[in-house]
Amino acid sequence: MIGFYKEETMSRFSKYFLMKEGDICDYVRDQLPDYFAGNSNITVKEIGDGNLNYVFRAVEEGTDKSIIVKQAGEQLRISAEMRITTDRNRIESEILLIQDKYAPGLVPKIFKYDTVMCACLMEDLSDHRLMRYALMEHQTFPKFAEDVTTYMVNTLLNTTDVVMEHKEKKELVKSFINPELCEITEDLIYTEPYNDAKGRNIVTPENLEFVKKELYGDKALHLEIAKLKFEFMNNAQALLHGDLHTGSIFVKPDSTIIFDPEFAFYGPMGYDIGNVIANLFFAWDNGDAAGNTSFCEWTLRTAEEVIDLFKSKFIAEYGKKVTDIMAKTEGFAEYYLDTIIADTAAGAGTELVRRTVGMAQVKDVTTIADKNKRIRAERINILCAKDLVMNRTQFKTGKDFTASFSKAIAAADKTL
Ligand code: SR1
Ligand code: MG
Repeated sequence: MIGFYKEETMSRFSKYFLMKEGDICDYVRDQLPDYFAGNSNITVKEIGDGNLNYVFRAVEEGTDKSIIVKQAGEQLRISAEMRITTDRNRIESEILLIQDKYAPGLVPKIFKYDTVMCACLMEDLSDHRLMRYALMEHQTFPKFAEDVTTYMVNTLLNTTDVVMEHKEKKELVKSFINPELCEITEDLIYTEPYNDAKGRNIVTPENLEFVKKELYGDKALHLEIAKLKFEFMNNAQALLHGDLHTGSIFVKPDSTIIFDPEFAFYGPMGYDIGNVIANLFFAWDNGDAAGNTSFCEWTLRTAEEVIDLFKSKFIAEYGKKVTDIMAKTEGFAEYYLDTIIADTAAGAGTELVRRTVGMAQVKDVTTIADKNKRIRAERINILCAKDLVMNRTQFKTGKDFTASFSKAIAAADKTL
């Protein structure tokens, strides 16, 4: 059942307010009258874990039938001073519908989205786990590289000018203009980690001198980050997820579901791919601090597979899907893919830095209890990030990425 209309009836949900658990049962009945039986008891729990939104799980007693309601608040959970448009809920729902077409089975089903309450009602994936938490328990997911590369190749390549009719693509660029969420990325990823311009960085005190030297004081790095910032803002290459970290992915051994694309917009595809790589490196940080060698090997092997599978699937799909005459020119696909992998190195580097010193960090690293191990992990992330950014055009294969990470481990150890 899918409905995409503005609710016309006068109900208590005809005007926006921030819902609480007690509102959700009525809300689901109001929006999807036939979803639950009329007389059933529904239990509701707020299960949101991100920085921005409220997520409720409603379960029908007896049948265990369930649904998720995700509502955008006017204030962000991470900081009440930060306010961003609740239209992000529309963006998220609309992109999930598009992605369901290109990558069926790899995104959640949307039953309805409601532009009044800025909420969407979607498939409950409680039989899956949030990938970040599963990785923090050092679980491995053999299908992950295969699934995430299928998702990325299909959602990204199909929304480019290479494949899509150019006027249709420009219509999508228009409807996914996402200025307020992009501004968060422009600030938190492409500005503040290099200067603490708004005083919001969170730096482990023992690493402050290291951060001042390696990030705040490195002018050559600033120049490259400035180039990347304007590339991010101006290269409308493909319709990105925009926030593809392991907290945006649900997993179980035989399934991968990518959700939460509210930062979606038209940008360089390497931004998405690089986010996946960096978050596998954060999982390595956590596994290494716990001394779990086999898990660490899996994270690096998976990072290599993500790059190499992306490349091979991309070239294969490109050959089948390309429509633009000039994009069929011999050598162009390889040139284009080369630029994507350079952007991927940059995307991995900027994610590694911002999650290590910026205001929105990752639990894989922040929960490392042993101070010395955390300091070391942060230095590895920063040194690897700098190599990825500064030498981004040299990165060609999965092994190049993990070799950079290994080099950073050795370099960080020399600083301790
Ligand atoms: C203010 S929002 C902070 C971060 O949370 C989101 O998940 C994005 O990663 C954003 O950068
Ligand atoms: Mg999110």
